[in-house]
Amino acid sequence: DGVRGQLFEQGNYAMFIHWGLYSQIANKYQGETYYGIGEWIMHPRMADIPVEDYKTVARDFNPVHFDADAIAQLAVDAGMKYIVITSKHHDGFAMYDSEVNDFNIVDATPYGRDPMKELAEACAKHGLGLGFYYSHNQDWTFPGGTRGPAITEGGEAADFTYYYENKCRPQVEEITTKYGPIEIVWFDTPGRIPKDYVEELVAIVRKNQPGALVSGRAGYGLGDYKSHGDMEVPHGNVDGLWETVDTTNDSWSYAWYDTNWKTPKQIIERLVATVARGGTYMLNIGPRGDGTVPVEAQLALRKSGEWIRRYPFV
Ligand code: FUL
Repeated sequence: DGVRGQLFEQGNYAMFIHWGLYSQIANKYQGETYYGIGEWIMHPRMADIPVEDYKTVARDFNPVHFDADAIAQLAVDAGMKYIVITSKHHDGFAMYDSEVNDFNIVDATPYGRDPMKELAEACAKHGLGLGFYYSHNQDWTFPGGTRGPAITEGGEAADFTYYYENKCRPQVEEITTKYGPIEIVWFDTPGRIPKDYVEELVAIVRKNQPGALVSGRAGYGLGDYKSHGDMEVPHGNVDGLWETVDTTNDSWSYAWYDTNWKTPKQIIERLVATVARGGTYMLNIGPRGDGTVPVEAQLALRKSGEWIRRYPFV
């Protein structure tokens, strides 16, 4: 915590984690495999899962093997400086203990623990920064969220303001107040969210976490830096503060068939290409629904980390 922007000066290599109910589905739904990014499984282009059916997945979500300390250690071994994890993705499921909405890991699953709290503690212990991904515009299960249901459970019409006031804004208050100092709030896919809402969300982050960066995908250029497209390592120098997000295989969240793992050499090449051009490289892992991290991803991170940690270039 401290001066905003310090994060990208002190660390240009981070761990991204996509983990949620979709990890439990792992791109195989009702016996059928769908190819694409796993966290989009309920979308019509993928398995097209009705909201009520998707919500029932929570009943079987019990990631007893989630080990926050081991994940933080993996990030340290990889040479990374901070971790950004999905507190809520487009599916609307909160991976933390939310008072605002009970479609969350503590209230809706047999697991009943708050992994974000455990990760915050592990990061503090290992000297890592922590940031939260939060899907502010898209919410596919809450009434009024972009691509979400158009009516409330009580049958009344719900617009974006309904979603924003009853879920988005209060949840951004939560993630910026419940977990100690955080380094970043990673908003994504702003779409057509009204500008005054983005201004207000940024103001909430500033108020609660004056040292935190706001991602380039907040919308309307209101973030603190530029985010490139997914998996885009630029071919030339780029001015200003910027970031590339990438993943260890093809999907962001765990997909059972996805074994297209990057080699340690590829990881180093992409990290160096990004950092040498002035950017920050955030490399994703997708833990399984039981909380375990695929061993191939661990090996690639640790092997590349041996070299990365020898030189202070990140
Ligand atoms: C995208 C999202 O739609 C993907 O699911 C993923 O989170 C990626 C990092 O950003 O825009």
